Amino acid sequence: MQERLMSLQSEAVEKIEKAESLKGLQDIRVEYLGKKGPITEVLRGMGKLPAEERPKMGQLANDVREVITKKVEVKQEQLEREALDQQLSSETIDVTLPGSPVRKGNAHPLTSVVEEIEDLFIGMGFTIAEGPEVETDYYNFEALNLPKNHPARDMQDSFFITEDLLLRTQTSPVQARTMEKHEGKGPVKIISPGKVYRRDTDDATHSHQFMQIEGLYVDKDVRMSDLKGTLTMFAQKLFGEEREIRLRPSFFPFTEPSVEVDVSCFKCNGKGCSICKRTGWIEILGAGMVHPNVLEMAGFDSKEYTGFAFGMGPERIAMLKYGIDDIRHFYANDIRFLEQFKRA
Ligand code: 2NL
Repeated sequence: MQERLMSLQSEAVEKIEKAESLKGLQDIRVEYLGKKGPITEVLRGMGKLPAEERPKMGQLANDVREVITKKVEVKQEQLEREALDQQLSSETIDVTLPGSPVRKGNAHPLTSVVEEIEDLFIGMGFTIAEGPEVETDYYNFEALNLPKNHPARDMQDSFFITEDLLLRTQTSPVQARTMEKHEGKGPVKIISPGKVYRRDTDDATHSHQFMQIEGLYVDKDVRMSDLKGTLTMFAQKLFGEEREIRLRPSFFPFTEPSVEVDVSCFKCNGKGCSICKRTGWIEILGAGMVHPNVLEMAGFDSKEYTGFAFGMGPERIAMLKYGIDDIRHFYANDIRFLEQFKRA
């Protein structure tokens, strides 16, 4: 039995040394040390030995098991190390190779222009106000001095959802809501950029969905000169320090008096060119002093408070600034168009 154990040991050790894979090594371990293996078998046969030999044989069998176990462990470590070395050398990465370039996106030109305008007004103490794009008839029309059957409602053909709900045709309802929240106390000094909707047939200068930025400043003693100063600053920051603005009388139901605002042409400096259609002036926005009815409906005492308001189309501003000839470019998502407006 002793010889049998010794030859099992040397047989196993030899096989272990020759093992070439972890799987092969596991198989050898199971073959010799497993429940059905020869060592277990020898231990089971101990019962047949004379009692005085059993401890010695038991000890020897355990020693053999120990030797084999240890050998397997050592071999396993060796094989694992070799496998790792192999993997490391086959997967070497040359960190000095040039990387594959990542395509960098850029802000949409309309986003850039809107953010630029927002920053200008934030710099003058305005805050940004937002509101729902689905509006009630009250905030979109009524609160802006456009009562039902007012002829000016025809000027804006709207997308109605129900008799009382529509997609807002301007961002003024945001201003009306904000004024209401102030409960008759000034100052209210906000701009409201956002999407608006009108039932228009899309062409080079019209879109059924577009953006608007409106501004509103309500306080005691707000005057037309404040409007002119604010808009002069705006025009100069956006189109150049040499710009002048000019106010022409106009009409909006929500302002009185109302004006159309022109900026001196940034291309020809007022001499007359194709951009300004030889007039030297370019129309950039509409504005006026807030109509007393609008102030009263929003909870302000129009004897105590006055205000100015204005509205502009950022698409139009962006088209002028970048020489874009068709408003539909903004919504077509053509990467060849969009990529031309990377910011420095
Ligand atoms: C334009 C003209 C304008 C306003 C918008 C306004 C808002 C309130 C009260 C009074 Cl809550 N006015 N907004 C005023 C004048 C002109 O927009 O041509 N937009 C593109």
